[in-house]
Amino acid sequence: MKRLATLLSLNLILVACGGGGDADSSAEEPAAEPAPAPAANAGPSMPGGAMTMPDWYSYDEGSNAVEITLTAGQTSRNNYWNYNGAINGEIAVTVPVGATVTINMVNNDPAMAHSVGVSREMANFAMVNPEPVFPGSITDNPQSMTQGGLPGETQTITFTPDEAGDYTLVCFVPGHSAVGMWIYFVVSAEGEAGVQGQPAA
Ligand SMILES: [Cu+2]
Repeated sequence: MKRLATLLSLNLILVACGGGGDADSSAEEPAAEPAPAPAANAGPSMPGGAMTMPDWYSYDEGSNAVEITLTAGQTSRNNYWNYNGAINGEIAVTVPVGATVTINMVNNDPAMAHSVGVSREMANFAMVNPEPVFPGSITDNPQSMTQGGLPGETQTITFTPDEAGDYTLVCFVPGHSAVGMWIYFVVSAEGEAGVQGQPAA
């Protein structure tokens, strides 16, 4: 009699578990929300806040011309692999769509060649395609460690960004953008000009 009781209660437990499981899953399904999109490889978000006009950025409204000086290795931060001290999208440089944009890239790194150019890459900087987004928007020999922008040299590019949107300015020397040598570049349909964000202290 005791054995039968044990079997019966086991049976009840099994039924309860089975029933409970079904009830749980059917109760959860309607409430379940779609999982958020994975953020794998996503870069930091673009800096917002006040648009500033640092001394390395100038905009002439009359001629619709922007001139930007980016110093590669301005500080020793990130092994000199920074633009004006910024890495990893800490600053966003905005230019009006259709403006004539000149970027002077000064290489202040005591040891390494660097390059700069506009890229559509926004998330995965491990291997950035060195194709210019706009004609002329990338320095010569951008992947070369011996024929690009060498220490002490200045390279100048001039181009007209004719498509508004969010882009990046990256160094194409292998490995550099992967460890943070990139900043945001915004082509503004509203004609905005200036810089947002700042290098982390
Ligand atoms: Cu570099």
